[in-house]
Amino acid sequence: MKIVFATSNPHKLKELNEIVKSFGVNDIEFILPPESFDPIEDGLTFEENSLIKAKEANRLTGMYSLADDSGLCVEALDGAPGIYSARYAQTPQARIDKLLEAVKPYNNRKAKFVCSMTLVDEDGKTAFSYTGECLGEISKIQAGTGGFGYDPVFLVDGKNGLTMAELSDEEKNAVSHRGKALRKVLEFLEK
Ligand code: ITT
Repeated sequence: MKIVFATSNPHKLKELNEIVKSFGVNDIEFILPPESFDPIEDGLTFEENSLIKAKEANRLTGMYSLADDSGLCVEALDGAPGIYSARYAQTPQARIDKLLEAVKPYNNRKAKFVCSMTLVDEDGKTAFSYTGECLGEISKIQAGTGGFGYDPVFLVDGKNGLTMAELSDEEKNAVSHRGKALRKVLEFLEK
């Protein structure tokens, strides 16, 4: 079965394929949407935006489509950058710098990564959706080169002070928001 993965972010696609492989699923192939895929992400929640992306990929292809809307929510910042994580500043490094500066005044550095996945069927109707979370804290300095985005400043709960970017790909996928959401989607598809 071929499913469109409604994203323009190559890091998400890489992680998705790794997770699928680790799950031992061989009968599902994720393909990218056409180049014209450029959804207007004007939802107010991760769930709404993942539905917008999945529906747009379905509109362009008429195929089953899966979307991931994700981001980092920081408790002391009332959940920011949240759904605006990709647009928080111009470059990945500028986003990290801005985040560290914003969190500086607070003792509470609790944060979570959130990933909402929505699967729509050939008619564009929601077939399944699930939101995965990964709890942690914002570090004071960045460390590690793995993963992408905010991984170098996200200390993963239960990982002895390591940032997400210091975990191996397998370790990240085992605990990540994306790994949790995708495993539920795969369980649904296997049924
Ligand atoms: P698409 O909309 O095309 O899928 P995007 O990167 O714009 O790609 P989002 O709107 O869902 O996707 O924004 C997700 C942002 O949240 C992403 O660009 C990172 O800044 C951050 N993020 C999400 N998952 C992450 C992860 O596993 N590690 C680090 N940062 C992550």
